[in-house]
Amino acid sequence: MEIPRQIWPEERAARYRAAGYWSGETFGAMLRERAQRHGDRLAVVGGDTRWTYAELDARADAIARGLLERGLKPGDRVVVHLPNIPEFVSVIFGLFRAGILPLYALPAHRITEIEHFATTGGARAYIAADGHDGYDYRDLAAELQRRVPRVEQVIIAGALREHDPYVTLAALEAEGQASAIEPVEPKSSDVAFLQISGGSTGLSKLIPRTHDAYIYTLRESNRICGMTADSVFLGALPIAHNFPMSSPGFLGAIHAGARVVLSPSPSPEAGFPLIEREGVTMTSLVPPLLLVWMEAAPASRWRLDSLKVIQVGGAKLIPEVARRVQPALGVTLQQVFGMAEGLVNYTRLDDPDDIIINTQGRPISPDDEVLIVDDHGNPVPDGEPGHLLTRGPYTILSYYNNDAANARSFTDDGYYRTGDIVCRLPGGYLQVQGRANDHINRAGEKISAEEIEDHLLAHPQVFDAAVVSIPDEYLGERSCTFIIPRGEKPRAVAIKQWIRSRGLADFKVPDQVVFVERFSETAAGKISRKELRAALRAQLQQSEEKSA
Ligand code: AMP
Ligand code: DBH
Repeated sequence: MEIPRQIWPEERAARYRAAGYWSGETFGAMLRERAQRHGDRLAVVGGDTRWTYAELDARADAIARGLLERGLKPGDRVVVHLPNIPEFVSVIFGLFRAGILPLYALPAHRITEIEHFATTGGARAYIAADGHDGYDYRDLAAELQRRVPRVEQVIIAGALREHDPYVTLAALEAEGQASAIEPVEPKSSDVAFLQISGGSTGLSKLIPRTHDAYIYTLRESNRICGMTADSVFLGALPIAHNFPMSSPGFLGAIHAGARVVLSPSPSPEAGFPLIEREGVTMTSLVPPLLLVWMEAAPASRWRLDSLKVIQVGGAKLIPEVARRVQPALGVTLQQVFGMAEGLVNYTRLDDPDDIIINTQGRPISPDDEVLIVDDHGNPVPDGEPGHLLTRGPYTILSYYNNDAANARSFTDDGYYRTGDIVCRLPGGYLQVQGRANDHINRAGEKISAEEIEDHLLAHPQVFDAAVVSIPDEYLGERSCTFIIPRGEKPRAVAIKQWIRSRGLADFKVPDQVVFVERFSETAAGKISRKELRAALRAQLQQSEEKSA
C-alpha cells in the first residue's frame, strides 16, 4: 500500500506558499520551538498529570525513538485509539516526529470500525488505552491482531494484564530514552496523519492531512478565535474529533503555547470543576451538550467565570438556543461549521449578534473557494440553498485508498463535494440548511444509513431495513430503523443488541425501531433508497403528530 500523499496542482501550491499560508513548519518542529521558547509553562493537564512544554517535548522524542527502535518506519500508519488523556498528545507528537502517521479512531469505536481503519489504512500498529468508560481495549487489540495480522504491534497507554503480549507506552518511552536513533524530520508537505470522515455513504473514509495545510488552519483559527499563550483550552468532546483537535482545539492551543486541559467526559460534572481549577477560557461543544451545560450552569457550585468563549459546531445550532447562550453563560458564542476534510467556517467574536445567532460563520481563508450549486452543478443565486462545493489551501484533494469515494466526492477541477446544503448570505456567511445525502447527524456523530442497513440485513429475522434520521429535540437528529421482518418478528431490543454485537460504536445503535409489513413503492415499481427513506420519515412524523 502506498504512503498517503496530497499533491496540490503546482500553480495552487505556489500561490498558497507565496501567500504565507503554508509556512514550511512541521508538527515536530512546532512543539520543539514552543518547548524552547517557554519550556516551563504547562502544556497538558489531565487526571493527575501536569506536563510542561519541555516535558511534553521530551516524551514525544522518547516515543519517536521507541517506535523507530521497534521497527516502525516513516510513512507507516498506526491506529491511535485513546480517550482524553495526556498520552494522546505525547503519542501523536511522537508519531509526527518519527514521520509515522497516526490514524485517529474515536473512543466509542469498536472492533468492526477499528478493523476497517487498520485494513484500509494499512496500519502496522495499534496504540490504545488499557480501558475507558468500562471498556477494555486490550481485548479489542487481541481480536484486531487475529483479524489483521499486519498489525504487528500493540502499545498500551496504561497497564497490562499478566498474559498480555503487548508493550506499555511507559516501556516504549524507556526504550526510546536509551536509544541512539535520530528521527528524521518529515517534510512539511508530507501527510502528517489520517483523520476519519463521518462516512455518509457506507464506511468511514480516511482523510490525509499535511503538516503545511493543517498548521495553517491552527494558526488562523487561533487568530480568529482569540487563542493566545494565556488561553486555557478545555478538551471536553473526544479530542480525536477534528473539531476539538483543530478548530483551534488542543492542537491550536499547543500552537499558541497555551494550556490544554483534558476532561475524561464532556459532562458538566467532569468539566465544570476543571474550568474552575484551571481557569479554562475556551472550549468546544456540540449543540446537545451546550443544552446540558446551560441547564447545569445556574445551579452549579463551580465558578465558570474564567470562560470567555464557547464554540458550538458539528451539528446545526438552532437560533432559539444560540440566542440564550450569552445571557445564560456570560460567554461569547462562536458557531463553527467544519469538516475533517478541510473547510472550516467561524462566526467572528466581534460579529453582530444577528450573525452569531443565525449563521454558521464564514471560511477561515480568503482563498477558500466556495461554490453553491443546484442539482445540475449550476451556481444558485446568493440566499438560495444549494450544494456546497469547496477547495482551498487546506481542503483535501482525495481520500486515502478509496477510488470509488474519490470519484463521487471530488469534481474534475478539484472541488470537494461536502454533501451539505447551504445558503450564502451577505459577507460570505453560510447558513447550513441540511444534508444532500442520507447520513444521520446524531449530536454531531455522523452515522451512515447504508452502513447500519448492511448490518441489519445480516440478521436472520430481517427481510429488509431502512435507517432514517428523525428530527429530535435533544439530539438534533436521532436514528430510526424501519424493519420488514422475515418470519417471526424480532423484538426491538434484540435489534439494538444485534448492532452492538456487530462490534460497532454505541452511537450507531438505532434510537428507535419500527416494524412495517412492506415499504411503499411507487406505481413505477421501484423507488430509490433516498426516496424510500424520505417517505418513511414523513410517515413516522405524521403518525407521531397525530398521536401527540
Ligand atoms: P465530517 O465530514 O465527519 O467531519 O463531518 C462534517 C459535517 O458535519 C459537515 O459536512 C456538516 O454536515 C456537519 N456540521 C459540522 N458543523 C456543523 C454546523 N455548525 N452546523 C451544521 N452542520 C455541521
Ligand atoms: O463536524 C465536524 O467534523 C467539524 C465541526 C466543526 C469539524 O471537523 C471542525 C469544526 O473542524
